[in-house]
Amino acid sequence: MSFNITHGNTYKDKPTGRSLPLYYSRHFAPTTNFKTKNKKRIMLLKGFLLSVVLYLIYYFASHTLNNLQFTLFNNEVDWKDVQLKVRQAMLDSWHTYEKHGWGTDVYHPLLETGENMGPKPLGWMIVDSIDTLMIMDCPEEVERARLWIKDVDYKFNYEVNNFETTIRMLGGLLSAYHLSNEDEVYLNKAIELASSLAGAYDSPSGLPYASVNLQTGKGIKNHVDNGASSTAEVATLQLELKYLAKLTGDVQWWDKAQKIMQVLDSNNVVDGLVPIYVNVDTGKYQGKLIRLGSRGDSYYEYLIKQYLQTGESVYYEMYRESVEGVRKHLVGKSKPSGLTFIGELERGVINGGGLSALSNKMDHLVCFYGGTLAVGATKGLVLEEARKQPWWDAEREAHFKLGEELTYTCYKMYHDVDATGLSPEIVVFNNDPEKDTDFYIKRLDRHNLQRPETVELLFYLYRITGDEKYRQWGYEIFNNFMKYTKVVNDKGEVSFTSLNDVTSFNQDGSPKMRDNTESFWFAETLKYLYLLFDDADTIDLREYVFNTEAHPLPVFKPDEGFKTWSRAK
Ligand code: DMJ
Repeated sequence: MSFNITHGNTYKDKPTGRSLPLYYSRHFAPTTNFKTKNKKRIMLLKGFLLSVVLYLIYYFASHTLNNLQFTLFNNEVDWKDVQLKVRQAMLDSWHTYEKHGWGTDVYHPLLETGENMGPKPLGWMIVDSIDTLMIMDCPEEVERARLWIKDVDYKFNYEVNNFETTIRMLGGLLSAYHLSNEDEVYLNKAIELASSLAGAYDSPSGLPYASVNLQTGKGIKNHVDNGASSTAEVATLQLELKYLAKLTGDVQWWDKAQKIMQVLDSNNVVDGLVPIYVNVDTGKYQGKLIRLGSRGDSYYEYLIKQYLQTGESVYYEMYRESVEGVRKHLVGKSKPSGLTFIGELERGVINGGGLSALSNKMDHLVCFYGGTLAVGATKGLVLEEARKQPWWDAEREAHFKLGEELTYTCYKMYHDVDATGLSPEIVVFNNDPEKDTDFYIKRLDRHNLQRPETVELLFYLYRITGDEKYRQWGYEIFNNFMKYTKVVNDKGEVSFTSLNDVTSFNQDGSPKMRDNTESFWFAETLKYLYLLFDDADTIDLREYVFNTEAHPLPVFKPDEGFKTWSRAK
């Protein structure tokens, strides 16, 4: 209506001061003739009208398009097909490894050669990967791997890291035993390996030494860090040892696992947060640095997973305390978008903590924590079910919410990296209001080691909520791995490798590759991606716990004679 008033006959006939209050006085010189003036006014009004119409079109279109895009995306993506693509990536890269590196512990896809870490192979690749091949239903590949495992020797003169060997080899063998319907080959090998590692636990405190000689059984202190073991390493052996105890009835494995937790807990830490080093002679924590990244991470993961594995409530208590500690002291928000991150306390919890002491650095490793929070809150049930349970409460809801927020942050650590859309090893979140990006990446932290934590997290969140966005995010990440980490030789053989830098390319536009395929690419990253796109709920979270290397182990009730300890305080 108001448009007609100013645009109608009033202009044409006889402009008056009253009818032109908005345009006349300052914008038009008094000497301008009325015809020109009217033309200009009409043009201005037309322009105004056009912008309003364009704005309205834009407004409605963008809203409708968002929904439409979502619907189209959903209808277009056949998740079964995506799952098969993940399986194909596994098979392609596995076949190349079989051809050029079979049996070796380390594989270099650019040189197309493998090597062992010690004088003889440990099965670092084969044992870590066999349960992925089982889950993806690849019987021929499994059979070749099984024949290799049958002959591997775990008693030779070589020093291995007790934690890495336990989570990858022992975990892999135990999982293969379970998934193969109890093929004794795997359990026998697991027992042989565990016996070679047992000497690691013969320390004054009962905490394991960092390394052990497979032949002599002698435990060896860490060569650096004043001989301290790392906290995550001593507290991430329990799922494997306890399941071995269950299978063999041999209580020594149970006792070794429990003793460690009891010694650690006797430190009475503030708010459940633990320094990342521990002294194996005294059983006391060493140093002050607290973080959920390297050397701290899976301590927190195995608290809840031990509870989920056997139902021992002491671990839920420790877990709850630690989550409250994380919420109180470690959670930060980035600027400008307010992404939730988990920072580090370089000087520990001082004067009651407080965000002032928080460092904004976050390892990609920390992304495991979102999945841990989600499965910890719901006990592996889908969210809707969990919310109906009598044990559901505001605290669990808050844990779950923090897990959800962290999931978005971890997705953004991929999505916001312009060049490759792949996450670097470490980011630093921004709290400067003047800057317009939520995190930055230091020069030495730009590499990508094919790590699993974010796709692991997406798998948990999708399983628990059924929200399709987690699959879409996972699909985006999978596509970027396919695009930027794929190595194809002149025979068309495919491998995937780590990157030196996710933020830029070589001059010829190729990705900056590092010549190494991590065993957890097969064991974890591809496995979690495959399960993210799975509709059959393979590996039901109510019946299994994944060890920290993604080897699923069944939950069980502890036998008589397997004792739970009580907390001192
Ligand atoms: C794996 O060996 C395990 O997931 C471990 O707990 C952490 N680091 C790697 C993967 O990033």
